[in-house]
Amino acid sequence: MPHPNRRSVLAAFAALGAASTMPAGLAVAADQPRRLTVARRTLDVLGRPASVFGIVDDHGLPGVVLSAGERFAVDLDNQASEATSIHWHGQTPPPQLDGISETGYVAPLAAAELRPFDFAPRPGTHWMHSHHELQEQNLMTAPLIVRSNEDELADVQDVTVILNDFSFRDPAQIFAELTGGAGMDHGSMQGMDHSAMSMDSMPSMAGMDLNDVEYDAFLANDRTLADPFVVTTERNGRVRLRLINGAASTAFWIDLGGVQATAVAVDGNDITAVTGSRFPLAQAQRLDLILDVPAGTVVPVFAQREGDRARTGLVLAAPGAKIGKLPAEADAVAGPLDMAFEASLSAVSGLTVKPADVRHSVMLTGTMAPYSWTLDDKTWANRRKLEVSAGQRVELEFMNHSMMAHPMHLHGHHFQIVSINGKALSGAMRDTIMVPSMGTVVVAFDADNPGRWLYHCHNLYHMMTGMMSELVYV
Ligand SMILES: [Cu+2]
Repeated sequence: MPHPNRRSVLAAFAALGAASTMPAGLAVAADQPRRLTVARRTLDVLGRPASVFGIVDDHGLPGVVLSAGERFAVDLDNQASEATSIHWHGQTPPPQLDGISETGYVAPLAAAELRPFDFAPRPGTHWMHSHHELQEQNLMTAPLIVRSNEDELADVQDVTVILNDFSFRDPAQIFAELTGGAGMDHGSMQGMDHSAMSMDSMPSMAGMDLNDVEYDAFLANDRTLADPFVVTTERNGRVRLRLINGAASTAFWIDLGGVQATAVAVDGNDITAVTGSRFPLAQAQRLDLILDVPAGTVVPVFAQREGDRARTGLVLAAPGAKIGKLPAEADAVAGPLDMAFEASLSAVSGLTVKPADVRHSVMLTGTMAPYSWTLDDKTWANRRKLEVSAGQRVELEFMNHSMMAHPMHLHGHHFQIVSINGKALSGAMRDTIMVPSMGTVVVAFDADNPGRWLYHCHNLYHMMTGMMSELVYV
């Protein structure tokens, strides 16, 4: 029997998919804060109930969709019955409003605490997620869409998709299994089989480590391919797909099965249009695709885990088109994410051309066994802070000395990719860049938002073992 909570969340995502067609009168007045509530909910996954988190507004819609020109004015209400911090990923407010507690500006939100946030948002496809303990793994994630003036004028149907990896196991138990800590036996669900994969059986390609965690399912807007999220196209069938990788530790290939789409933005930043049918999407990254769904046709949008056949996805369907069964496993194992797409990108509005004032190198270090991930061989407790000065053009060189790729995220800034494996480019503006195994990526940004700012790997379990440090300036 469908669970009522699940039905309401599905309805919520359906409404999100139709957000662009909402009459303007429904938009919240700019001076009236929206309330976002963090709470537990029950989600049906493959026929079993799971206790997960959600972040919803007063209508039960996940996350926030702002109209062009609207402020990010949000009262965050913590009804999760435990402390939390919600980070506005992709936004660049002052550090006190970044939604994290690690740098000491603010404490986590206590249970039942309500905290206001108010800043001018950055347009584009962004998201929000817990930056507290392992809550992100339990789906404390949601879209944060800020529409631009161009979006408001375009005759395009907005469809937002957030991808997640899902396990019936307690995230603390997953973490303990990875790190060899004592297993936890109290937090697991429904008497599931809790066997973890041994390190020997972890998927590995060409000496690279790909997936740390065995999951029970991969979700697109809370659903698996057994019962996928279906969007019926409108008007001329043109769709802007706003894809968000909200997974805790999974990188996906977005695969349109040969249908051509145009990539127009990454991490909320416009890029020179790139056409394709298959696109990499690392943890925390976003990708905006424009595609046409001809009358009478169906376009499945798959997200396949790298190094695996497992996939999730959604369906774009023209009115009346017949939707067939979509297997949850692809015919072939997907290879590891690579840098070919990244190397093909260029920013529409990149940094001004000027030499860097300062350059810092950061080594990405660590191993699967023992399971320990670090920056410059140091954990968060012993971190080497990067110091810069306000107004400087800063280059950050990420040198990956490990056998695994790491999606590196810098808070409070967007940076431009200026070199991949020694080859200079004027690449995309982003807030999260995948640094390939044994590879080097250089990013550049202007130090225009003074404060203490986290930078870290966006694989949750890597971050939690110590792959995080901070950038500091006044
Ligand atoms: Cu990592």
